[in-house]
Parts: sequence; structure tokens; C-alpha cells
Amino acid sequence: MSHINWKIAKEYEDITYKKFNGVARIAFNRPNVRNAFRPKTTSELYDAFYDANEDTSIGAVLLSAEGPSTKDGVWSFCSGGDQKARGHQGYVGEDGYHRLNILEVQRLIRFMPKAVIAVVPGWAVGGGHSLHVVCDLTLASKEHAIFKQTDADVTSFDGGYGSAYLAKMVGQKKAREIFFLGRNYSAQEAFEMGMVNAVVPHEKLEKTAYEWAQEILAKSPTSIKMLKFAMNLTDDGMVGQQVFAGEATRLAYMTDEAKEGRDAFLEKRKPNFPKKWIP
Ligand code: S0N
Repeated sequence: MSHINWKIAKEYEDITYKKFNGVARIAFNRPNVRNAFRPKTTSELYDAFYDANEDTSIGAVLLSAEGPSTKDGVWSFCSGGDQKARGHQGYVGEDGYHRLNILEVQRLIRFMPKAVIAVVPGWAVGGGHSLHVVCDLTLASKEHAIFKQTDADVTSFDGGYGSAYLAKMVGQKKAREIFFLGRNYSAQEAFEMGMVNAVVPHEKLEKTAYEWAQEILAKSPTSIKMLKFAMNLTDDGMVGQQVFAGEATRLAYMTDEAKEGRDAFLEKRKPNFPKKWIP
């Protein structure tokens, strides 16, 4: 496996964004507040994820975190919404508006046709926990990862993927325990529940995530995309169908039938589709 020679893709304040060899790495960079996100953080996340989605040389994305904290050496993935950025009406951006743009980031992760791997080096709490849930895969530091849901402690709760989709992942009883009691769970416990794919020694976490990404990159891109959308479909209702069907239409465009339909219209004649009804 080649050395990971990350190249900075764009400079941000609250996150880092790098790329190498088909893989993008987007990382929280507020370790002294356990990588809590404020509106600026989520805007930057959205921008980086959008770029990774649009970049055709990128096939997989790692969502990770810088660290540890320079104050106490503690590692974190993300501790959710920054409670200091909360006003009476919710999280407030630098422009003074209240918004919940982390949900736009969640949707981008969910609907992008590329695998997104959560790389959890420490605390995954509140909205940070929800972000790992919405990623396609999760790898967790054996020594430092701790999973915890504090949404019900601070009245800032994720009633979408963070909770309802989590229940599909770990089962209803366990999901209710996670949210109603807000306990700490180790990487191993999270693995046994089915919300973590692998528990990895801390010093090998990033290398392992990169290697998993490379394994995915070796697969057929169309297959990965269609499989992700197919697995999303049953939980995403009409939007899931829309996303999956959009790709089915794109594949249909590549057929002789599609060419004939387009050409017939442009040539102002009736289409003469191939007379084959393949079962
Ligand atoms: C992460 C925890 C468990 C770590 O505990 P530990 O190790 O004892 O560290 P602390 O001493 O508590 O923290 C160290 C420093 O970091 C600051 N800090 C930590 N977390 C946050 C945070 N979320 N916001 C702001 N600051 C934070 C501490 O203040 C401390 O700073 P100093 O050194 O200056 O004292 C522990 O820290 C913890 O429990 N943190 C809070 C976790 C939390 O409640 N998060 C919010 C939960 N809710 C959401 O995230 C929901 C947001 C969301 O995604 C959403 C989704 C759908 C719909 C709506 C929303 C929405 O936006 O509301």
C-alpha cells in the first residue's frame, strides 16, 4: 500500500480538506471544543463535500477529525452542534440567521454516489454521532473512540437519520437506550451493536481507512453507486426512489433506444425502436 501523500485541496477555518489518489479527506478542525460544529463549520463541510462529489477523480471520502485537543490531549470526532453558537431560536451563523445546515451536509453524504467513511478517532457525540450514522461505513479508534448521544440533555435532537435510521441499524430497543439514557459506548460495544464496521488500533486508523477506500475504488464505480442508492431507497421513501431512478435514467440514456428516441425527435420523425423485448 502506497504512502498517503495528502495534498491540501482547499484552505478552511473550521475544517481541513485534502485529497490523494482518488480519496478525499474532510476533517473537523476544532479539537479544543471536541470538534463541535457551528454554522461556519457546516457551511465549510458542505462546500468540501460538494467539491468531493463533483470531482470525478474522487471515488471515496473520509470524514475524519484533526486532533487531539491541545488543552488536554483528548481525541474527538465531533461533539455535535456548538452550544455556544446557540441563541434562543437555534444555531446562529455569522450573518445572524438561525439555521440547521448540518442536515444539508447529512443529505449530501447520504445522496452522493460515492462511499463516505466516518473515521472516528475519539468522541462521537450528539450531532457528531448522527454524522457517523449517516456515513456509509464507520471505523473507530480502539483506544479513544467513545459513542454517546446527548441530544436529549441539551434539547437539540436529531429526529431523522441520527435516531430513526440508527434504530434500523442497531434495533429499536438499543437505539432508544442510546438516546434515552445517553451513556458512553466504547468502539467495541458500538461494533457489537452493528454501528461500527471495524475497531482499529489508534495509530493505524487513518491508514486503515485509506486502505478500505482503496479497496472500494478498485470496484466498479457504477456498482458502488447503484448499491448505495439501492440500500438507501427503502429507507428514503420517494426521495430514495428519485435518487435511484435518476441513475436508472442515466443508464437508459446509454442505450440504442435512447439514441433513437432523441434522434427521431430532432429529425421530426416517428421513432423506430429496436423490436426486441428482452425479458
Ligand atoms: C463531548 C463530551 C462528552 C466530551 O466531554 P469531556 O471530554 O469531559 O470534555 P468537556 O470538558 O466537556 O469539553 C471540552 C471543551 O469542549 C467544549 N465543548 C465540547 N462539546 C461542545 C459543544 N457541543 N459545543 C460547544 N462546546 C463544546 C467544552 O465546553 C469544553 O470547553 P472549555 O475547555 O472551554 O471548557 C462533552 O463535551 C459534551 O457532552 N459535549 C456536548 C455535546 C452536545 O450536547 N452536543 C449537542 C447535541 N446536539 C446536537 O449536536 C444536535 C445538532 C444537530 O445535528 C441537529 C440535527 C437535527 C436537527 C437539529 C439539529 C440541531 O442543530 O440542533
